[in-house]
Amino acid sequence: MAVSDHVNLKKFVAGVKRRNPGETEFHQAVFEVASNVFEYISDKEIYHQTQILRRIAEPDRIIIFRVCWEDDNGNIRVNRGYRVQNNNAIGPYKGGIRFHPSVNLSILKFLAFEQTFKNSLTGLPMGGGKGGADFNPKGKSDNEVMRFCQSFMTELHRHIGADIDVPAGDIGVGAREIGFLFGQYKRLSNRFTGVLTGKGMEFGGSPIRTEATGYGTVYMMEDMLKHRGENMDGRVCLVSGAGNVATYAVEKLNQLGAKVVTMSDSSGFIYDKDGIDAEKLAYIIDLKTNRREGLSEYAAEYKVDFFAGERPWRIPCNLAFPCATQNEISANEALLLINNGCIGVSEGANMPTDQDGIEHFIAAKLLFAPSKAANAGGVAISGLEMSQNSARITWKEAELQNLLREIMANIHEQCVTYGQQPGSDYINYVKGANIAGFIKVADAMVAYGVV
Ligand code: NDP
Ligand code: 2IT
Repeated sequence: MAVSDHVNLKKFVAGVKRRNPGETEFHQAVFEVASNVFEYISDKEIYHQTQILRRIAEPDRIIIFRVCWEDDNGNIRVNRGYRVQNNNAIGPYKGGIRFHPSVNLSILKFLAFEQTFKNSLTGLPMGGGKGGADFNPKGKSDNEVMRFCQSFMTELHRHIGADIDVPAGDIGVGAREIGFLFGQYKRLSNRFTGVLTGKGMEFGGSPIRTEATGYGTVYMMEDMLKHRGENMDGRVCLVSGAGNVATYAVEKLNQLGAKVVTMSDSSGFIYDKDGIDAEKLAYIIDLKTNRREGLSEYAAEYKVDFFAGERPWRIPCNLAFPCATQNEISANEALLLINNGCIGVSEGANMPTDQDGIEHFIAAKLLFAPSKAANAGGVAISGLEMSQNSARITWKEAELQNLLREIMANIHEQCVTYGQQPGSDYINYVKGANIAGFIKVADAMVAYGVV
């Protein structure tokens, strides 16, 4: 990067920090994109003139609201709900809803910012948004979750719509919550439209939406290996998380002949040296979606080690798939992975590796697929759920399986095109994804003039 680009980047980042004090996750996400984009746009005056990056890093609007609900003991509870509508240059705002006690403005702004580039990479017409609440679904009854979802949607419904903003699931929001949210939207608006994705198959859902994120994350690794003339067969893999993304990443890894030895949740991780096969995975899905309990139960059932309060990255492996949450791989853990022989990381979660960790992976020339490329399969099938809803038809599962595979291969290609390092055969997928994702959004914004 030229010295003048460095200076501009520093000034830009300082401005973002000044305008968004204390929002560390948002700063982190903006820095990661800006550090690649500044170099790319250095000789492209139009993007400077029109202040495109500055505009993308300022959400179109943010809605913050009180969510009041009654628990099973008759107590009145109050939470805070949000929707960050980051950018709709290339389509309606699109992105998940997260229910987790850690949810705050910084986390949702980083997620909405990332989503803008991710959605662009899918090639489908979707802008970027994200929402959620600091509500903790753990330990709540189904009725409490229903009442919370109904109250949350009672405000949110004014701000969303099939052509305006289409939310979906994320941490703490799965099939059960989407059902409650959609039911309340329908009741309030008297409209049956594709206003949410991840819906049940009985009410407008799409085949393979549940599997798409996890499968896509593994396809991205498969394509990176293929590009180097290698494959997945027999690879020892670490997976973190035990939710939607993690479980379907494990399913696809098993189908492709890899061996998954860890999964994790907020209580710790399990290390199963024999591999988490299809039968054991079915146990985990039941444990997490029906019984809603911790992974120590798995350790007791299958007599394997459970490490309370720890993350899996110190276990030797060939490949790693962080699929739980942001900043779950620190710089030291990145070094541990590299030194223990890991050759590839594909991020199922959003921003799971911190900035120094990313730099270690790139310096060590790992196959490293950043989240906005690696986990785009989920929102891609959400985009196709929107298409099916508009046309009032449901496509066949086989068609969607093929489309998901093609979309992930296309994202891989875009990363290669923009991430090829000059004078080397190394592909910097972070740079590739940031630049490819940026171009389409930026060019649409330029076309609209100053808005
Ligand atoms: P789920 O709620 O289904 O699962 C999340 C998993 O991660 C759970 O096992 C949870 O543990 C664990 N986890 C959550 N927070 C923490 C934490 N702070 N520390 C340790 N473990 C934690 O969510 P998803 O699988 O949907 O989402 C996982 C990641 O993937 C998120 O980063 C999300 O943004 C991203 N993502 C999701 C997509 C989707 O389609 N769902 C699409 C693209 C990205 P526990 O079981 O104990 O709660
Ligand atoms: O981070 C993500 O891409 C998601 N949580 C899925 C978004 C969506 O609209 O399907």
